[in-house]
Amino acid sequence: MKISKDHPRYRSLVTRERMAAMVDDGIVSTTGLIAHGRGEAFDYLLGEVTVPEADLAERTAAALLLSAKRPVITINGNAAALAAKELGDLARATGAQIEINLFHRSEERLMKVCDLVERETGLKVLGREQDAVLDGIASERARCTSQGLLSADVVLIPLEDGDRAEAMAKVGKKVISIDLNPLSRTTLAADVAVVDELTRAVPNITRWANGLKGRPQETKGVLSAFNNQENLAAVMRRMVQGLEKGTADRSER
Ligand code: PTJ
Repeated sequence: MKISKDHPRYRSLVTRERMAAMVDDGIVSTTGLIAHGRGEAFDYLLGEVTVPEADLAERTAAALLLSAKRPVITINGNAAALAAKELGDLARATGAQIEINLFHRSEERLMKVCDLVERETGLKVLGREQDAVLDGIASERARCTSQGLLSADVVLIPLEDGDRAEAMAKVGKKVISIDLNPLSRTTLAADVAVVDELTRAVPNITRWANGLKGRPQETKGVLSAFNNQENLAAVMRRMVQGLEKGTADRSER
């Protein structure tokens, strides 16, 4: 479908078309489209920009990835479709490994997502052969690799449901989430919750990582100054204010 660049929702419409095409290609699951729509709704409440609290969480995420011994970025169908290349740039900047893990898993789909991410990033990904299982997860997403997720100390998990984040936090892994829903189980289980749109968040984390690299004292300072609960509460207040402002603007008309 041809979308006019003058359309006020041009970017959103182009992304939707891309996500729909990625369903046809077998990368995004059909319910991935529903997940995407939920994300868009929350993004409205943030004015579709990276708010200061998100920027702070993104800087902290960069610091946490840089100070990890075995950082892993886990990628599902939605994340691959939206930001494979950018997630590869982040992996390079932080020395993280990339692992593909799917909720709606089939062997064929797993290979397709691995192929796409390897093509877009130029990096070898983990996940084609899953030789381990994470405890406490009642879905196919428990399947992982012993070299990657199972032995990771810091895990970045963009947009997923919360079972895995909770299970990983339980076994002492540090979790960074990227999820526009401030109330999702993933967000609530995370040590560093980034409430921002994936395609804005990832390049910004990379930018912070490039700035913090080789500065261990500053990196430590960033980590110790961050209070995830306070930051999350501030994002929620911002969303409420966004709604209130919307109501006020309407009644002024
Ligand atoms: O590819 P699979 O099979 O592993 O399946 C992936 C999905 C996304 C379908 C699966 O993990 C899922 O059902 O996720 P949920 O429970 O819908 O959670 C996705 C979360 O991501 C929701 O809280 C959305 O608000 C959020 N979200 C969606 N799109 C974006 C987003 N957050 C940031 N940026 C986005 N672009």
